[in-house]
Amino acid sequence: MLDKLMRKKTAMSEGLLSDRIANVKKGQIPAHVAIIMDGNGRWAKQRNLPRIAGHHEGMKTVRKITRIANDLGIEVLTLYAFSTENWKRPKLEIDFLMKLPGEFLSTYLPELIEKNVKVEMIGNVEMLPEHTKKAIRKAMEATKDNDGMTLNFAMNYGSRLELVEALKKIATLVDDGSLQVDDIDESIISSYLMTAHLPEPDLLIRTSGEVRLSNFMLWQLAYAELSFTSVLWPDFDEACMIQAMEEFQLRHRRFGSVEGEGTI
Ligand code: V07
Repeated sequence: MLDKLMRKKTAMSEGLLSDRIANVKKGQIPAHVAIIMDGNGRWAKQRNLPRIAGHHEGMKTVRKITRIANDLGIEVLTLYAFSTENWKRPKLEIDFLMKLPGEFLSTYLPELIEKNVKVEMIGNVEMLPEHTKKAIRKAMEATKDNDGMTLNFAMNYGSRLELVEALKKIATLVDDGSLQVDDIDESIISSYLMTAHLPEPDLLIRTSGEVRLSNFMLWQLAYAELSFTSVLWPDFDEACMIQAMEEFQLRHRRFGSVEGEGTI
């Protein structure tokens, strides 16, 4: 059975991109795809370029992958753009990174509006520089009534801090008597996370060969399929995205049939 599926997979991987897209669209598309966009620095290093050149190239990939995710009918695409750990990087690199949202949106916002994409953000906005906040706020405002794909940027995001903040709010409710300890359940915790209004990711992709979650959506990824690829983020293209979808569908078909009818 697995052998048969693998042969089918190989055949599909070799097909034309347009055929593969059409094929994938016949199957189950993950509602929410989350991506850890890793490998930009390494991509630059391999070319003797400064790290920022890798970040800039990575931004072009964001555009490419947003387009294909929208074409595939993905409902939510969450991209880990800046972690709470990233503040430890050299100041010049951080300054460069903080300019990317403005640059990205100054050229791409009209297309996002036209394609009915809604821009959202998770993470601690307050700590970002004013010009970064302004660019993101403008994009969120301009797309707030769009009801197509949600393009959700995780900026200054860390999952444990998100959980700490959620638990503090819940503790306050218990403290003031509006919530009983016994009434705390998973759905209450979910409802105090920054992703409360979004479906949980069905698929996590991490590029660049690292096989870790790095404090990204720990609660939300409890049941997600995990897809790790050695491709560096600037090299991640439409074919890589389609491949991740094909693998997702193969796993789901397998689990949907006999094995793993449970949830493991
Ligand atoms: C960043 C490019 C992608 C690879 C990962 C690191 C560098 C797009 C954005 C962005 C963020 C918010 C927004 C619009 C665009 C971005 C940062 C880094 C900090 F509303 N790419 N990108 N932001 N990189």
